[in-house]
Amino acid sequence: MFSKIKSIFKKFVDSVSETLKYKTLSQEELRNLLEDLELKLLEADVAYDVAEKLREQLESALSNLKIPRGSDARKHVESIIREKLLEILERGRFAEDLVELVRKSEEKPFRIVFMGVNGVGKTTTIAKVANLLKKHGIKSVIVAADTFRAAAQEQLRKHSENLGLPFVGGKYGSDPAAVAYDGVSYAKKRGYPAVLIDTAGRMHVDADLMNELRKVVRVVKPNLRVLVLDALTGNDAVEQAKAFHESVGVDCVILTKVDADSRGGAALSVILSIERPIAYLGIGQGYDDLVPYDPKYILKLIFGE
Ligand SMILES: Nc1nc2c(ncn2[C@@H]2O[C@H](COP(=O)(O)OP(=O)(O)OP(=O)(O)O)[C@@H](O)[C@H]2O)c(=O)[nH]1
Ligand SMILES: [Mg+2]
Repeated sequence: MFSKIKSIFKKFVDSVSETLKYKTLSQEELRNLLEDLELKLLEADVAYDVAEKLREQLESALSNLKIPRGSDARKHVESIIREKLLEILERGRFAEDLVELVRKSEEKPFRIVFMGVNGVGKTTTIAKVANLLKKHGIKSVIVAADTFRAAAQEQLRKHSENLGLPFVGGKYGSDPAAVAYDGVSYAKKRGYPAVLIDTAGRMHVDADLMNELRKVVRVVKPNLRVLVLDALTGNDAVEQAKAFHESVGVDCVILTKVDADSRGGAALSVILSIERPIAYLGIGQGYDDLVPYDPKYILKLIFGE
């Protein structure tokens, strides 16, 4: 993960600290190094706006840089960049802990609706979240309000069986809001503390399908609206977040397939430019491949240990 991004930042830190070792860095030298960094980031699939903004932010962090006597130039430069990135990455963090949120909720069951564009990993992510909650002693009802794709019901049923959790589904072509409602009623009646509702993949530009999603949300009154985004889609993921937030409302994002972006540029772009908080990252296809979004984790991917 992040292999290209990692080598780009390593080289950048090397060149800045090499130049600095013998003298101070002139504004011009810094600019050249930053321009080179920006180009390399673009080549690694970082979005244009993101690369440009990053260059500006690093320019202000690194200008007039002097290495304190006796300290290691490389370490010093890296720590300044780390600090700057940390500050940017921190802004994307979801303030709550999902497990605590469910546990502390006075409203039972705690209802989570998952939404997103086709194929981003919604269904898989639901299984991961159900697994996470279960590990903390919270049993969820899993609800397949995707009545659009015939195989969707089976896919989610299979996950619920694997996880030993109840499943509520609906007939192919039936009203997703009705299925979601049934799922919540089921959990209420049987005292389950959480309900995880899967919805069909839909393009954010499809007005009818966005209306359908709004209906699900109106009926279910979710405690949390989770938008699932695919890291590989880069800039488009950022657009999706805007559109879903405007039309349905998004409380937090789960960014999937971070593992599949071997260069790291697309994932980094989404992380740096998304305007909704990120709660978790999907880093594989297994149930345990879900990690809390933590700026320190991203820094580790960028700089190594
Ligand atoms: N490598 C990797 N693959 C993932 C991740 N999350 C999901 N996938 C894969 O992405 C593919 C699509 O996942 P689904 O969960 O079916 O996606 P979906 O959003 O429910 O798809 P639709 O219901 O058709 O809209 C599957 O092959 C998943 O295994 C992840 O974090 N990493
Ligand atoms: Mg699905």
